[in-house]
Amino acid sequence: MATDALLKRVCEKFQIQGEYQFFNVINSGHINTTYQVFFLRNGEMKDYIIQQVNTYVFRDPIAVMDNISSVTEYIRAKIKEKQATAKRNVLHYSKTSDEKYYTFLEDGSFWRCCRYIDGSISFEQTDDLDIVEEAGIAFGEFQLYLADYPVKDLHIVIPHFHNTVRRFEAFKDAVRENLAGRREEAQEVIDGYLQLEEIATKLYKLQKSGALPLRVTHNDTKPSNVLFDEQTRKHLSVIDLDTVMPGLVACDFGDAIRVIGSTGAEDERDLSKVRLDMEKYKAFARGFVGTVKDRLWEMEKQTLALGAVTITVECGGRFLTDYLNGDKYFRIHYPDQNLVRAKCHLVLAQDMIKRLDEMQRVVDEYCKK
Ligand code: GN1
Ligand code: MG
Repeated sequence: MATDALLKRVCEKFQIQGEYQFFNVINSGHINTTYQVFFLRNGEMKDYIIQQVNTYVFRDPIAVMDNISSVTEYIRAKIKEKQATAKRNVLHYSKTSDEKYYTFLEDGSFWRCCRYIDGSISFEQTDDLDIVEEAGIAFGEFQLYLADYPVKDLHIVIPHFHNTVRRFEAFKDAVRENLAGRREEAQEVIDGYLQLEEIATKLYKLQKSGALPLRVTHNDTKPSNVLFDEQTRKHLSVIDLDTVMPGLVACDFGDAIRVIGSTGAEDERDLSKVRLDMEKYKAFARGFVGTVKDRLWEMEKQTLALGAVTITVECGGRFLTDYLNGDKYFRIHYPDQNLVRAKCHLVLAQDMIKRLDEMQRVVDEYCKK
């Protein structure tokens, strides 16, 4: 946990002008540690987002910042072609005095700083279908902005990120090794995931066979990664660009549905509350598919719904793998949170599998419009 003194030092490195006031901890991510810091400048309060990047997860954090700075510059230029300022529509990272978008402290910790977007708000979950549709448009637009970005120039910051075949191998290793001695209590949920291996690896195998193209994808499309205008509730910007890498459109679509399309939280303990919310699914699909459809291959359109199943199983399986390994990867707020997350994702995935045809029909309809 950071102190005022530490954050002040980090802010000095990023040459933030004004008088440091205080900080808030932002608790929503599972990987990095995030703070909102406040400065008084010319009588006005200014805030910034300071993050300590998790270098256990991001082994090459400089590559992460390299991707982020190129991608944000690219999007900024695109937006400026159609409007005067992109200030509230794309993240703006601060530089150090030696022109770097990051700084290391003596203890090896890696830090970055970006401007807080004024008047913005985000949602962990929402029942407002207009906001769900807006989130779909936001991630769809992100795809469009980067449609002609050279995919090959991106660093692969986490190799095999959506390689579901490998994810299943790592899961089976974790079951076999039973490092944290938790296998027995998790046996039922382990068996549940093992039964879904075939359907969850289909998408990856299709991509490998050449049937699906790799595009620039966001790879963490949960609703909390979209900023909305506090007043109008229209989308402003997509955030959390750490995992921007070559990937499948279906993974971005599916990862969003995993969270925004569920009737429960990501770690809902009461499994009777967890299923796919078809209305939210339709709203997100309307926004996303409506925005990107003209650029997609036929096979991409046909596998969007499968993407939701794939990512729900993959992400739930990652939570379970981490639980079996002793919670080394995802931050937890209570002891069995990764197990709770895994159980919840299993129930959600099973419900999606039952309704997969209906889900795909919704996509087909929005593709035609
Ligand atoms: C992690 O920390 P956060 O919330 O940005 C994870 C994603 C998962 C997500 C599950 C680098 O993202 O892949 O989908 O948790 N990020 C990484 O909520 O592994
Ligand atoms: Mg993320």
